[in-house]
Amino acid sequence: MTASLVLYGSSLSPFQRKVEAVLALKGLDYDCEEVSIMVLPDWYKPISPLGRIPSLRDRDIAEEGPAGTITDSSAICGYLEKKQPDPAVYPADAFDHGQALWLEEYADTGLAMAGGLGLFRPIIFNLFQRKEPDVETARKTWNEKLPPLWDYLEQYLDGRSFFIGENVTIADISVASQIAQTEMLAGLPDKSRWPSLVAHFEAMKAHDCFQRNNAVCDKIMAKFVPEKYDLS
Ligand SMILES: N[C@@H](CCC(=O)N[C@@H](CS)C(=O)NCC(=O)O)C(=O)O
Repeated sequence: MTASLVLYGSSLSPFQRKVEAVLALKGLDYDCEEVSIMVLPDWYKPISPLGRIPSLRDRDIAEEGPAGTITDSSAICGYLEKKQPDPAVYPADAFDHGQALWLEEYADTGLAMAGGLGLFRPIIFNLFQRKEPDVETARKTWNEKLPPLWDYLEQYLDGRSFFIGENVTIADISVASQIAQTEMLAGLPDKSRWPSLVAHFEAMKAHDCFQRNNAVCDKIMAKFVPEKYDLS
C-alpha cells in the first residue's frame, strides 16, 4: 500500500534526515523515492527549480508533476506542522518559536556549509566516484571551521537536554541531523570540550524519530566507509 506522502531525495542528505525525523515524530507514514543530486532526473527539475533535495509530494493533492509538491526542508516541515499539528515541533510561545527558527537556520546554513561542503562531500562524493577522498580538506574543516560552530551550540545548550523547553523541537532535529553527517564519517566532537552537545546528539540519535533514516544510512556507510576517519 502506498503512503499519501512521498519524500524525494536521498537518506544521506541531512535535510532529508530532518524531514524524516519530523514525519516520524508526527506519526506520518511516508514513502521514499531516491533522487540523486549527482544526476538529477529531468522529471525532478520542475519540482525543485534550485536543483536540491529533498522535496515532498502529497499524493492527496496531486499524484504527478510539480503540483502537490513542496521543496526545501524548512518549507516541508512548516507544511507538516500545519497538516499534523500534534505533536508540535515548532514552539507555541512567540519568542521560543523565533529561537527555534534561528537554530533551524543555524544548522541548515552554518553547520551544513561546514560539515557538508567542507567535510562530507570531499570524502564521500569522492568515494562514490571512485576517487581518493580529500581528507586534508575534511581535516581542516574539522579542526578549524567546526569548533566555533560547536562552541555556540554548547553555550546555548548549557547542560540542558533540549535547545528550547522540555520537548524535542525543530531546533533539536535540525542540529542533530547535521551533526549526524559529520559523525558518520569522523565520529563526535571531543566530549570533554563539548559535553552538552555530544550528550544532546547521542540522545537525539537514539530517539525513535531518527531510526528509519539511521538504518538506511548505516547500511550505506558500512559499504563505503567501514572505518571512521580520524580527523583530529
Ligand atoms: N535549503 C535546502 C537545502 C537543501 C540542500 O542543499 N540539499 C543538498 C543535498 S544535502 C542538495 O540538494 N544539493 C544540491 C547541489 O548543491 O547541487 C533545504 O533545507 O532543503
